[in-house]
Amino acid sequence: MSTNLSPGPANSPEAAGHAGPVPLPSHEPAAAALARSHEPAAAALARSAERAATDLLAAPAPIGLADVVPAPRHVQPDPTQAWQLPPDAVIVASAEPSALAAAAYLAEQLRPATGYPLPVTDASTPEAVDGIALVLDESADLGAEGYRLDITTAGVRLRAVTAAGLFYGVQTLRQLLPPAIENTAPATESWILPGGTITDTPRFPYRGAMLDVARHFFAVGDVLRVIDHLARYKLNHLHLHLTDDQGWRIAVDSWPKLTTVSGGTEVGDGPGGHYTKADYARIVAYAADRHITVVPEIDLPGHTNAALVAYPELAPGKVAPPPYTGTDVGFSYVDPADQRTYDFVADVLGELAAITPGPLLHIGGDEAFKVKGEVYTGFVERVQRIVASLGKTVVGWHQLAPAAHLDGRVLQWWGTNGDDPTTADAVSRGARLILSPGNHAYLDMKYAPDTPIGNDWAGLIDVRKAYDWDPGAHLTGVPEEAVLGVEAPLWTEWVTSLADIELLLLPRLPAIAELGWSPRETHDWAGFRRRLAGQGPRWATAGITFHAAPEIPWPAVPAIPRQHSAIQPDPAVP
Ligand code: TNX
Repeated sequence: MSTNLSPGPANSPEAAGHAGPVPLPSHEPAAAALARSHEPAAAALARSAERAATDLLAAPAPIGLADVVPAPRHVQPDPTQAWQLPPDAVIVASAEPSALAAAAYLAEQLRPATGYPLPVTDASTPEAVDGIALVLDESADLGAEGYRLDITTAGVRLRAVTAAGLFYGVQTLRQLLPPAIENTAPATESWILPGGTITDTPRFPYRGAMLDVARHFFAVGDVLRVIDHLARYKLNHLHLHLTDDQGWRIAVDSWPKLTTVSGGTEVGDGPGGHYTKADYARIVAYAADRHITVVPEIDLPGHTNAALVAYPELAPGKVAPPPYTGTDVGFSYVDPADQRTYDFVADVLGELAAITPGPLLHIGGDEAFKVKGEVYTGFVERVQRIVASLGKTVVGWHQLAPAAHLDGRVLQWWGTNGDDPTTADAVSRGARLILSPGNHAYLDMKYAPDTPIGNDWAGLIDVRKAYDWDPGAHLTGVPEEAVLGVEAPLWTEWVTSLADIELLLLPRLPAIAELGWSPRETHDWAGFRRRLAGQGPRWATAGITFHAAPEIPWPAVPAIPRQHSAIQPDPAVP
């Protein structure tokens, strides 16, 4: 993927008229752009040229009520009921603060591109009269995260039992407006919404992504922007891989050298970095405002070289190892035979639990190749008990499986072969599973041999590979009821910038999000690829980098902007 392909979809509705800062659209044929970016083989080039010709001839289709990612459970279009957002529209919400917060978020999303004031008011019974009504309704049969969206010629009515449901309905609403809604300045556009009703509830309660901030450190603003990407696709968990051999990223007051020493390295020659507790609180609060729970991970007993550099008393030989900035795994471990190790673990997890409102603490457990058999399971069992004593639920990579079961325990499965009797056995003893199969959900894998960054040990993962599996039936002997959900991990050995993150995240993150949210009956590659294509102009307009995957029929030459405007610090959030 080369840098700076021309931005702006050539035939998208907003290309002609927006007045915002988005650069002029490209009229470069898709095949030419692909040739510059990928230099594909002649056959691939011919295929893409043919596809591009078809795409360019096709008029931009109006957005349909079903053109949403992830696919809603039930869609009932009514073409007679399309509604145009008027300049004087009002957003009216139930008087509860959480409903008003969802309304305020919606207004913030719509104001820049529409230029409309969109005042937010409250009412005991919000009505959709020439405006948008957000209604909290405890009696609705929509579950903890569902929503119902009615679009009629009178306006929009969004109903949910919870603020989370309203928030997901708002994400759907955003996608039903033209892509020009992503502009940061007023665009000339008719803000028409397709008429009809969507009734939507998620398949799984856990829908997540992981960001490895240990191999390379990413600033708070980058993490907030990733949270916004998760929110678009109704993901509700952000797993932060906070520690590894190459760096320690979270302040721990009782072990201060974890940040002053262990925080100062990363893969390669970079300076590393860490989050203060205030930084972490800011990430947690920004995520919570978007109904996303942060799951922090302290990887134990392996992946601990950075901690051992600062505190050699934790190392098996009591000698500090040199800092490690390569990409190997499996060589380091904290001494499982020393009480000081457990004091360290209790202090670290205790301080982390105190600043983590979510119920889950992730203790890693992967690739501790030098801690074997009963020594390993004994260590894990002690750490599991520490987590439980802090009132949290333990999550760990599936290597934890042989250890004794503890109430509520969650295993994150990252294997590449769905036959895993040890994990299936742990499930039969009560463990629940998050599925992150390495060969489908690992967003650090390359898309194709020519992807400029990424790993390939689990194979190449193009968009179809990310999409075509069933979390409910992936592991032999594991029933769907034991599956909490899905997570897409992004390891960052080769990822050094926000643009790199976005290139690997998009467009595969929406594929994993759809597996987590949408009922299995909606699973359909042809339909998904068409709906996903509609996201390209939105990302391009918003200045979000993505991989112009050749298997997706993007409506025109998709932009691959490498520049981005970082989110500015918000002084209102601590
Ligand atoms: C395996 S998956 C790891 C990570 C690497 C990743 C690279 C897992 C739990 N451990 O340490 O970063 O592969 O794909």
